[in-house]
Amino acid sequence: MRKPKVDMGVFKERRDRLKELAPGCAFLLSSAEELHWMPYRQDSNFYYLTGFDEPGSIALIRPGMDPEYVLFVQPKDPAMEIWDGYRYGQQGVVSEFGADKGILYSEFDKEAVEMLIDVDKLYFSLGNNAEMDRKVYALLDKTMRARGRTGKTRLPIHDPNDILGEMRVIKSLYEQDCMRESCRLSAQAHIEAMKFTKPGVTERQVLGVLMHRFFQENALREGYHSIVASGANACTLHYRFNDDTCKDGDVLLIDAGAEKNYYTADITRTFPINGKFSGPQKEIYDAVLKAQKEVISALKVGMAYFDMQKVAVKSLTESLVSLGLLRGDVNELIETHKYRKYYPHNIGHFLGMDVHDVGLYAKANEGRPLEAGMAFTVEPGLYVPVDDTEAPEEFRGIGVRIEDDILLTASGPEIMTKDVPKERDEVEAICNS
Ligand SMILES: [Mn+2]
Repeated sequence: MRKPKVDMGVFKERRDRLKELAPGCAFLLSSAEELHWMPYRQDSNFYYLTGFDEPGSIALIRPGMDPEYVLFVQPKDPAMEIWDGYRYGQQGVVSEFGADKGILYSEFDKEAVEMLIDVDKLYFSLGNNAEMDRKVYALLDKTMRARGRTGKTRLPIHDPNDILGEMRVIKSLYEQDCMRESCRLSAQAHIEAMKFTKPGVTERQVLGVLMHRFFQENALREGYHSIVASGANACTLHYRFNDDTCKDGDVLLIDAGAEKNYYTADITRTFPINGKFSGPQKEIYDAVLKAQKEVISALKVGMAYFDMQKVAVKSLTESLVSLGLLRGDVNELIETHKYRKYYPHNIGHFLGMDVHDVGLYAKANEGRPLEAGMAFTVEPGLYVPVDDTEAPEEFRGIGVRIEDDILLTASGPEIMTKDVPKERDEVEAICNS
């Protein structure tokens, strides 16, 4: 028999908070679809409120009502469990996951109607799963009919991220610990990849070193498709082939993070394959590192989210001018977005259960102020296309990104990924050890 690996109190606490945040509402969450060529991962919002990771389930949560927490699940079935593994069944989700009621998935269409009659608002994410959408439309019709002429008409549907996205954007102490652990183990994997890499090894072999460490540390999975990009491959922002050979004289960019306990890290480091940065590589690297440090040192509670990018753009554009990659007035180059030729992306994103985690970056068109408990990446980069005839030749084909994961606290930024060095001499020392 399986047992949940996480204390169920974590999830109960979250459901309890909904009593204040969404009284009179119901949350209907569908489990992630099963793709048989990939290991199963539960939908993040579903997991956030339940801790339950079986496919083919639906959670109905009605804060403050009775029953408050209902799981519709697959039946116990010895024949099916031989193929797909253990199922908790209707009883198991009550005893192990704290559901008030476990009901068969096949009974959902019938059983859910009554539970929605007295609800004011339904939080359900439309458009993720066509079968589930159809179930919900039919359910709303039945509910409306069951309500009769009470003045209550069709249940309005709202995006669960209106509530759950804002809950998830501020990390609890439990979540902060989970994230520190994912960051710690991912940092170790990066260090091992640096030590392993030398001219002649393949990107695939480096990927293997990362995966070995991830799973030695009991990670659940990669947090996202890892990028192991040598030489000019680093200029492809979402390079996914990972099948080239690492060449003497090039740098290797690794963007990889492990997921553990449903929280992921997201780290990028760029280092010399032969253990020594060349002159032009040093210059690009130093420009990126300078920008990254300037953003991190500006971080504090209350800073507008979009100001991170402004700090990075200013720093990188100044460097691009002094390196001779751009010519002209810095402010004008910024206003006309000329820097985007070499820095085409944003400074980062929220991080958590999803690598690009939920949460709003702006409210009423204003960048939202950063709050304590937010976790996000800071990842400036410079990428000089190999065929960029306007760039000084020595810089062509160099791509550098440096990415750390930040937990913002009342007293400033905590760099959760600080275990992987980024100072040039420290990086070279690890590459040569
Ligand atoms: Mn990232």
